[in-house]
Amino acid sequence: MNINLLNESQVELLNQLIDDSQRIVLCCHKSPDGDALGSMLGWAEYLRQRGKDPLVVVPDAFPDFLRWMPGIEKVKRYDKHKEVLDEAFAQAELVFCLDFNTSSRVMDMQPALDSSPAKKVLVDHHLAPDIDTLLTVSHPEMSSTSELVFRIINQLGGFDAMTRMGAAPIYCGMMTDTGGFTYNSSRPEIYFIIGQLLTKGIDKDKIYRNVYNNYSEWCIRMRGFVMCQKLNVIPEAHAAFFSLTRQEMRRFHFIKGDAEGLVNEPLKIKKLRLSISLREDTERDNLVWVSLRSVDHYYCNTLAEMFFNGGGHANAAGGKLICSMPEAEQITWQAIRYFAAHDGIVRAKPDKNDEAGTDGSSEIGSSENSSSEDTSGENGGKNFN
Ligand SMILES: [Mn+2]
Repeated sequence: MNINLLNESQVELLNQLIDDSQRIVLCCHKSPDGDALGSMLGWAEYLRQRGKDPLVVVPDAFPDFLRWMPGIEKVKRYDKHKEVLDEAFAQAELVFCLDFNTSSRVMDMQPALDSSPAKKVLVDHHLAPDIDTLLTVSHPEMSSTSELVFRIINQLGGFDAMTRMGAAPIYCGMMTDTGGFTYNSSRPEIYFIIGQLLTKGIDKDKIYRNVYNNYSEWCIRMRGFVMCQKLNVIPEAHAAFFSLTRQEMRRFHFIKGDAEGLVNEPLKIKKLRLSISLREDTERDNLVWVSLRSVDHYYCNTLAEMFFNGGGHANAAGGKLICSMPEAEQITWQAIRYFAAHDGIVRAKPDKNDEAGTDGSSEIGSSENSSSEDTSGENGGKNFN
């Protein structure tokens, strides 16, 4: 099976950049997930096999259930080692940006990244890459950045030398970005790659347990509480949402990662098409993090853009609101009413650089007021009490 991604000149350029650089930095987005870490660790291991000593940097903390990953002990947190890492970015010859499309996604690390004189290479599967690079490998149709990393290593001839240490993080990234291969994972190449990774001796069942069956007791209790006490289901809209306040998080001894994937849970309800979660920031007042999930052709990234200052993939998107939780809930009701008023069929996400798409969005936006008026009394009255 041909899983190559790069053309000949890209292969040559990438090989040359690696060969010519000694000070190499790898970085990913804030709140690193399995794919961000998996793609970085897999790529770092490959670079080590080429005699390099890359520095792997994350903007901030990553969840506990990823701590088993081989190579994770070498990862440096920017929020804890700002000065050293500022210097590393300033001195770097080559920076790999993995699993993010725009430098604002690295948050406080952005000035260091933007001002780094290094040559940059971006490998990512989010829409509309927007970083000044020498080489951009962007494939939004792919399961994960980890999949891209595997394909690139393979194309550069690194597969034979790949060890379990390199294979396990890549598998983990592919697994976590597809919810354990339950969404965005129907292309046959994915299973070909998994087959290849298995030949390196990874224990895929154990990786699954490490990630998904690794909750604390408090976490499981919190998740049960949210589903039991906090879930609003709006059957006529085929939608559901829940909120999680800081006070509730405190009650359940919340630690980072405890709410991970919880937004997928309501989609297990028959006929549900859309799930939205609202979570107060653990430190900042009036900051609410929003996650959206949907199924099939019911797009949630459009809602994320229109209502939640965000965006993302067609079926998995996010955003944030600068307001109180009650206000955030009101906005969520509006979004769900909009979703229902359009029969749950929100316009297809336009291709990047599609100017017509931008126009289309404002057009639909202006019709939103009238249609939301129609349903507000009905939905609001019934479910807010
Ligand atoms: Mn990813």
